[in-house]
Amino acid sequence: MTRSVPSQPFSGQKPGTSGLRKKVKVFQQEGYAENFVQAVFDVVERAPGSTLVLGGDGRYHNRTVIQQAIRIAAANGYGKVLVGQGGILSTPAASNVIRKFGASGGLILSASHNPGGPDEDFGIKYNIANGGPAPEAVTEAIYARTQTIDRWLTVDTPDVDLDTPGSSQVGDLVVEVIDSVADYAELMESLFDFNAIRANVEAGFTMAFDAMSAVTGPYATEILERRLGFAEGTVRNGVPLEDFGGHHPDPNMVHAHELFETMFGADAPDFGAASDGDGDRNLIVGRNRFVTPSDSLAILAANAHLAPGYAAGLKGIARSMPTSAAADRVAEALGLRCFETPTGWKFFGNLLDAGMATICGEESAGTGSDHVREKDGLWAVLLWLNILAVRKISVDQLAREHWAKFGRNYYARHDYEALPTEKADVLMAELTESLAALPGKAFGSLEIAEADNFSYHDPVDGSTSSNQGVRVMFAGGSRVVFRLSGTGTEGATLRVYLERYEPVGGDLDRETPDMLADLIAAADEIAGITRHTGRTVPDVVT
Ligand code: VG1
Ligand code: CO
Repeated sequence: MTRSVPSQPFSGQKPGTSGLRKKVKVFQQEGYAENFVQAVFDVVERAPGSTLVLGGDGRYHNRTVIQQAIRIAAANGYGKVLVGQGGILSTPAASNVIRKFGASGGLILSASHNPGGPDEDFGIKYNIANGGPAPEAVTEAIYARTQTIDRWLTVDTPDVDLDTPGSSQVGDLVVEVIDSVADYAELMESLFDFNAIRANVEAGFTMAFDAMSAVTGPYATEILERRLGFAEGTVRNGVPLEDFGGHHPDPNMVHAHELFETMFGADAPDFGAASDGDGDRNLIVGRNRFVTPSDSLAILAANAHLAPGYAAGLKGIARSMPTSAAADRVAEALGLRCFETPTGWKFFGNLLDAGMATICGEESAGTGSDHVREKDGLWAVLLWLNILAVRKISVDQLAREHWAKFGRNYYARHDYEALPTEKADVLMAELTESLAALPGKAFGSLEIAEADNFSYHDPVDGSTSSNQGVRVMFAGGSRVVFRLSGTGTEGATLRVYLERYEPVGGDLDRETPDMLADLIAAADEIAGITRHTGRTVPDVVT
């Protein structure tokens, strides 16, 4: 019954930040998605009869690729596929299902925070048996396979009904449609004090959650409104749409501006939050107080012991290199190790598996812990809610209290999007060449102490990942980082990360743009952004 379809090597994707991400039109080409899925199955570790987890963020083309993947899995000797109802699984929920049911891995169909729809983006990520993104060695093997592949295997069967929970058979493969939310909600109940949060809600604590018409709608509605008692309507844009209502499901000040307007307006609720396309990111905003993701990581790490799941304390903290050093100061105060990893969640997997870190985070609004092996948007929201319910103070008060104790890392990221790839490459090459000459140079009151191109040595498996972004460190703890995005689908995106540290007793209550003005000017001089790209202002500031 298995059919082998001849095919040719294709333009896979050099291992980027996460999986294969292209325009929907590319995925719609004859055999394209099939080739990639087959390349994955050809190289990943799996025993005969293994279980595969399958689900996505519900974007346009999700159901099509799910049906393709089911047939290819059946033809490749998988024993079981666990698929989220309606094809829906958030990235953290998929990570949990992989771990809970001992699957050999999973395919998560998402282009995360990129827009969806027939002319927009689609993506496929492979996660390994620990529930986390495939490490570089695996993504490299997958890429190599896409360059030699000459056939994919399938079975000829009708589409599986994805909307009715229960089991069906495709060849020798059992396909089980599972509730998308139940296992995840149960895990959250095991980590957090739902009674304390519920009591706080009964006492009048209010929130707004923007699901951005993406995957977290059903999860947030079940957990926040049904289990925690927040008022109906707390979850906004709660129905996953194939095109996310035409928006970018990216929870930042630009794309979630309605939430910001609510939180900075009259009658703002106590707490505001949003998540992205696939549910792994989080935005935290209090009444009149935006919390940078880097600060959120630090504040969560400092207070996590207030939640039952972390009452025994943390084993360590890890952050991606461009994330601010706010978390490092918490680690120091708690006597914990702090790890600095390259951008992308896959670099946290080994540390979490080895019990060297409990909480991890990225400046791009990703925070998570060892409960799964992905960043987890709703998890971060619930940890905040748990902490606020115990401390009974506002987001603004908690942030100020934190800065008074640890100092404040003013932070912003400037993105220059859709640059001609060649120009972006020349900019990075020239910058890298100039590194040795930078230390000692001064820009106003800023003096460069060190500059390097970040390399990471994984303390668990000994592997090295180099060329992970340029760091320019100034005396006193301020910093500028430059790197090219690995997730874009149009040209190149230059990310410039700006961080200024103000110690305890310093200027802790100023506006971020004022505090970063000197650094912004220095960044342009150091990298020649305008000279190379013609751009004078970034496209997105977060
Ligand atoms: C971006 C973020 C990075 C994040 C990645 C995937 O990568 O900067 O921190 O891990 O997206 O997030 P890049 O290479 O474009 O900077 V998601 O929400 O797509 O899983
Ligand atoms: Co995401």
